[in-house]
Amino acid sequence: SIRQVWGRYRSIPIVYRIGAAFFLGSIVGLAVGEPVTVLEPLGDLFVRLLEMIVVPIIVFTLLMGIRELSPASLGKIGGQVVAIYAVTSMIAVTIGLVIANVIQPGEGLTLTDAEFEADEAPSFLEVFLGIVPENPIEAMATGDILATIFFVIVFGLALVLLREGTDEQSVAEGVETFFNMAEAGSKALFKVVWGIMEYGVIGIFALMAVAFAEAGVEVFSTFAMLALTLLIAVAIHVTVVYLGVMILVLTQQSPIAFLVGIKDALMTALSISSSSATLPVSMSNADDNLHVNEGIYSFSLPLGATINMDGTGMYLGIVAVFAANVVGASLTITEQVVVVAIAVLAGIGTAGVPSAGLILMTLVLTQVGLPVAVVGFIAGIDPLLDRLRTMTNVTGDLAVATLVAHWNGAVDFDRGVWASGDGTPAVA
Ligand code: DAS
Repeated sequence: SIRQVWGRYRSIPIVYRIGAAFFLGSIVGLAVGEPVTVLEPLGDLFVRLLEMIVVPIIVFTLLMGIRELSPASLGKIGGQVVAIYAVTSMIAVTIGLVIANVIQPGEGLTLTDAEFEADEAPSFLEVFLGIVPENPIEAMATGDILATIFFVIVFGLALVLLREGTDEQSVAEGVETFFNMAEAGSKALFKVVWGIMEYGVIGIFALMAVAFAEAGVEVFSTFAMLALTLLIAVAIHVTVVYLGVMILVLTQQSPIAFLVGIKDALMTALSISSSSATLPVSMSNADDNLHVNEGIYSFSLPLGATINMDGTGMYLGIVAVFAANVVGASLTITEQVVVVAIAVLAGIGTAGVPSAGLILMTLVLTQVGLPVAVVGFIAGIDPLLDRLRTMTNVTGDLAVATLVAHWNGAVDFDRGVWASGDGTPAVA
């Protein structure tokens, strides 16, 4: 019966269905050619659905991330955690851009006839001044994400301070209401994302068919270049920044022991593509294997799952170069610096949920005047690349937790192998 067929269809993990849509669409596109462009609206619908949730998902998930904060945790340790998150994110996006400039993924592929409205790309100063909205509701309404993120952070921190500072029952309840609404809102939106990805099977089929009908078989090599660029950027960032500098040099511990310690979190991130959903595993690895003090990881890991997305940020930089290439343009250094700022802030603004990077891509490309159609095009391989990005995000969060714990001697002394510089268990 239909119900049985539908049930069996739904029992197949979405990533395989999207993968199948990706390949089937490509084959149909190559086989049928031009007539398949009649499917284009189905693909555009998928991109529009992704764009639809960018603002609400940022507002709700960012508020949820801020909810974990408390004035106490915002102290010295909080400052260290946020500072390292910001620095490693900027390094990650820069590495992504450098590798993308070397490999130039998408070069020679004219994917879309969209023009690169270079004049729309804002200057560096405009981006930074523009982060402060004149009217936050207008910023949300017009999809000005950076201004929205800025306002939500300021408002959220004010709610946290109010929660601690007020003795008026009604005000305290009001604050909780805001945070409860944010929690319900983000959980509802995760369902919407899931629904969009369900439709994504059809949307991606259509997008791939049209892309291959128009661009031909060399599109596969383009995807391979894109995946290779991300792979190299991730490999450099993880080995040099996390394992080399943060664990080996600054924490003076064995990077292998660190990787073995976080293997469960890595396997989880690989399989579910969500750093937020991986949190319980990240926390247990931090506690049981890395012996990081709960006072540190219970604050830094949930915050990191929301604001520290190095893998995502570097991918956004790579896609910006890719998008410029497919319209035969190239990004100037200034424009690339603007992309770094936008990618870092976009990564801060969105929680680690599946396809977060895909959703944010529409924002980054729009902000620098690059064709958003690129998002639909690379959506097909996103479920694969998303896993790599999520693993990077989770590794970064755990490396920061380990380093900050080491700096603050905050490891459980009776078990701590991270407490002292030479790896010997610290004495209580
Ligand atoms: N899936 C996101 C995460 O959970 C990463 C991404 O989409 O880029 O971190």
